[in-house]
Amino acid sequence: MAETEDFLGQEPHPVDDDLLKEPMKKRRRSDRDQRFRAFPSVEQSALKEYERLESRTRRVLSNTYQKLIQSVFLDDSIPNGVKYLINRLLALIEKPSLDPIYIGLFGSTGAGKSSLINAIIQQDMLLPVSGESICTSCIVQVSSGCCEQYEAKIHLLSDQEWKEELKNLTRLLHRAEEPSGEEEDAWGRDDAVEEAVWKLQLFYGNGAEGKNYEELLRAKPKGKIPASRVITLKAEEAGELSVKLDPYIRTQRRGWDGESAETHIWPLIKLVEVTLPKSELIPEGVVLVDIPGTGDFNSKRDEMWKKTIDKCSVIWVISDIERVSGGRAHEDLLNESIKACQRGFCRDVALVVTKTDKLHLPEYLRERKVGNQAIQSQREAVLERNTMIKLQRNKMLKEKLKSKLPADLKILEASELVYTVSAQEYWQQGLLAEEETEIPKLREYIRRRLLDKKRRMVTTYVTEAFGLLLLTDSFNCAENLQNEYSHMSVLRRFVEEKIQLLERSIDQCFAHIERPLQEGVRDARTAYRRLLGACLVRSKGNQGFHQTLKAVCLKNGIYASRTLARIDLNEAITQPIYDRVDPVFGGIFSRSGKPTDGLALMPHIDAFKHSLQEKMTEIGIRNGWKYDSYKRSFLIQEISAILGGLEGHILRKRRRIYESLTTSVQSDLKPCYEEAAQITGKKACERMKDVIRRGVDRQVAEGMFERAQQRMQHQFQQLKNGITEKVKGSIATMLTLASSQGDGLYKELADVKSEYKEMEKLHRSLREVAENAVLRRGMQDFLLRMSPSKAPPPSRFNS
Ligand SMILES: Nc1nc2c(ncn2[C@@H]2O[C@H](COP(=O)(O)OP(=O)(O)OP(=O)(O)O)[C@@H](O)[C@H]2O)c(=O)[nH]1
Ligand SMILES: [Mg+2]
Repeated sequence: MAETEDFLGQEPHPVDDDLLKEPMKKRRRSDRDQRFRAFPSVEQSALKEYERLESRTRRVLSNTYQKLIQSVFLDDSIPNGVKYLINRLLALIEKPSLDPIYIGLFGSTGAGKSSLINAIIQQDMLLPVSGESICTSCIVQVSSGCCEQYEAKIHLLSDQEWKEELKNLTRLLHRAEEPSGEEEDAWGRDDAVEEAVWKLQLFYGNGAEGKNYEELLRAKPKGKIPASRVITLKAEEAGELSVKLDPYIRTQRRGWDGESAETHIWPLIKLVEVTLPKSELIPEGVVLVDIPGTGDFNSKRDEMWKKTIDKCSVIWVISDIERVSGGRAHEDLLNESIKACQRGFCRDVALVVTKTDKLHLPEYLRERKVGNQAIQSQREAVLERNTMIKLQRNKMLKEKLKSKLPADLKILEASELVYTVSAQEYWQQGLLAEEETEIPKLREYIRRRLLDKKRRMVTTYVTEAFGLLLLTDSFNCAENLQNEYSHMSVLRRFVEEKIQLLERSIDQCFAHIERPLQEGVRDARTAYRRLLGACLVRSKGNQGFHQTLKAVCLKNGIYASRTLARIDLNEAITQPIYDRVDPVFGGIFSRSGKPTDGLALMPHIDAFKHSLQEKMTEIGIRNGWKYDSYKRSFLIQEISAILGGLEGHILRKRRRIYESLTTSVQSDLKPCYEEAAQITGKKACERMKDVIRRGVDRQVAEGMFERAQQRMQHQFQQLKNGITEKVKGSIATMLTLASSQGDGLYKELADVKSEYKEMEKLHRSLREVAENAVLRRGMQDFLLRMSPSKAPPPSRFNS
């Protein structure tokens, strides 16, 4: 413990009250809350310790790197081993500290996403909210930085991206020479058209809707567009930024003839990034993402919408308490989030029920079937309803997740899948106490997630750095020059065998997908007509559907708008295949699957890694590798580092594999969509539907679903090849590096003894930091139990 004292022991524990002095704390807080606030935040102290550990490690790496390059700088040729070392050091030094954790707030319009973000960051009105109409118009990312100012960056579509949009908008508006279809005459323009007209008018002014693509290309936009395609806003105060930001984010009313510069460029806005000054409420490294709506007509923005969902490691499905039961939109959003777990980085889905303060007491009491205690107040009713909703929704969500992602124990084991929050009460506290609004709970959740990620990241980082220092130092040991040829050839043979074994187990693992695929294809063949029909029928009949359908065809089967429900024909008809494939797919890529069931991929790779490491140790012992224990431990470390990179590779490929079914169907149906998009004139809507139906029939008869199946299998094959190639490549490097005989691989290098010693110390203190965290959590729990906050709420809440 003594040697870590100098950098861990600087701050007395457990009370470190600077850390949690949340700067903009609130008025109207009782003494009890104040005292509670003063307790150290376990997460924050641990975070700081990990940060310190990391920055010290970086410094050691930098020093080592400098010494190394100085010692080889003037050499004609640098030995391979040293080159490897230099590159690895540099890569580690430049490795970004922490990829941000994206937390996506995903929900239908009016659910309270923006209000919730405002409450979490303790800025009452930073993001615009509205009770009347669709409010947030684009993806907004909120994070905190290290500077003192409030800043916002508004990212615009590039020239190319806008041209693509323009082409599609004009094609959608383009009228045929012949008289237009009767649906249109009778019912006027549909939503898709209205949106297109309005975008063009905002950007080019009235009359733009009548011009064709070429004319509009030559037309002068009304607004001024910065060449960088980014608009930066800065402010000293949150309120000031909020005012500047509002017109960019808030959905502009149609038919409103605004003359401000912001409105004119509004159709170009792609994404808004807001950076707050340093905040303890959302620490650096966390990004809250407000994801409104269900996609976008512009392909680039729509792609971004999907990608944004996929890069979130946490998704909160936000739902208004009054709509949380039933509601198609809610189910759709939930399904989309679960899909994100299959394709993207998401490891955590939670349901956040908002506006829990909204309760009409007489109505509630009349409907109430459970609970035997008398309800005396609005507050009691709200709390009781919260408990009920949690129980009920938790069960439902768990079941849903279990059927779709059966192997992802991590998600399933999460103790809390449902939160019941009230952003309004957070500010007013007329009904609920702050803790009961559950906003602090969400903050704690965020901090814990960040700490968890930081811990994992720093542990790997320090371990890797230590391994490298071991090797660098061992380059200077004379004993290394002994001939190790025989160990190496043994090892080489062993590795070859193990790689073959790995290939076989990957084959077996991927074979699990075949049956569900076949069954899914069979199901799809029987169900596709019904599923397609459901997409092509609107409750209002064809009225106003004609152009939306045209938009669907222009976009190869997908229509998304910022304001209307998403339509995806390709996804709809492949759904039966996904229904079969999902559980197995989730199992293959599960990160927490049971190693015995053979379904999950990662345990096979882990087993491979362990067998290599064991062999290394064994060879070392047998050959009295005592002088070279350094190198041996480095090689063991490095095997982990190399194979650790594989996980990222697999994760990236997973998305391609998952989407291969819909992309395959989409490309097969492309000609049919194109044909349908050309149709205008009388009964255009019916004729379009006909073309689509016949086109799909023809493709299905010609084996469209079977092709999709093959493409997915092919993608799996490619993943397997990628894995084995990567493994082979890295093992080869390792072996070259490990065998010191031959071409003067090693050379006298700079003395890095002191760096090595320091690194050894840092490596040892990893455990210390983890222990401290556990200890502090225990202390905090104890203090919490002793705190009067568990006592009955103060009387003002009982009225
Ligand atoms: N009673 C009550 N109203 C709330 C609460 N949270 C939000 N609201 C109201 O709900 C309305 C919609 O809130 P927003 O935050 O704009 O909803 P949103 O999900 O961001 O909506 P879009 O931006 O359109 O996607 C506003 O009038 C808010 O004041 C709450 O906790 N309680
Ligand atoms: Mg909003």
